[in-house]
Parts: sequence; structure tokens; C-alpha cells
Amino acid sequence: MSILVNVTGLALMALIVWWFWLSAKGRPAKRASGGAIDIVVEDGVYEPSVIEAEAGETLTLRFDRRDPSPCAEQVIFHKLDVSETLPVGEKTPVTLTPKTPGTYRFTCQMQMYQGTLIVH
Ligand SMILES: [Cu+2]
Repeated sequence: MSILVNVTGLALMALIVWWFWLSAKGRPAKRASGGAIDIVVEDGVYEPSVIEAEAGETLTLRFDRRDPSPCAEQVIFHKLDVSETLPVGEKTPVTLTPKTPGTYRFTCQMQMYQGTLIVH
């Protein structure tokens, strides 16, 4: 019986991993063009979750947090040393000037929400 429970648990975990990581990959990238980009934070995904930008250009991302769960509370830009607390029901601007081309992940503090900033 406990083996069955474990197998079910593992299958469920694999499904969750697949849902959060792979389902985001097919989405089209949103290109920053001087202005601000609104990113909705809801149902475990950033929408849009892929942002493209140019190196050296200042970019404003406005995080519209609609998910009240504590999971969505923070957004962290790894490798850029930027993090912000997002109040529920508000659009919180995060201003970045990435200097080096590359791919930068942004996530919530538990890394359930996943986003990618591609700098050209
Ligand atoms: Cu989280």
C-alpha cells in the first residue's frame, strides 16, 4: 500500500514539474520596446513569461499580482541581484538595465513561478 502511495506521489510531482516548466516553453516572447511591459502573476505562471530586451536599455516590468498565495509574494531576478515584493492587486514596477547579453531567469522565492528575460 505505501509503495502505491509513493508511486502516486512521484507521478504527481512529475506532473507538477512538467506543468510549471514545460508548459511555459511554447509561449511567444514579449519584446520590450522602450515602454513598460505588464506581467500578470496568476495561477502559477507569469504572463507573458518570456521577455526580450536589448542590453544597456532600461526596461520596466510591471508585475500585476493577482494571486494572493504567499508563493507569489516576491519576484527575484537571478544573476541580476534584483528582487521585489509584490502587493496583491497592485502593479509593481521593476526597473532593470541589463548590461550583458544573456538569459536571465526570474522566479518567485520558491521557484514555482518561472520567467525568462532574454537580453540581446
Ligand atoms: Cu512561489
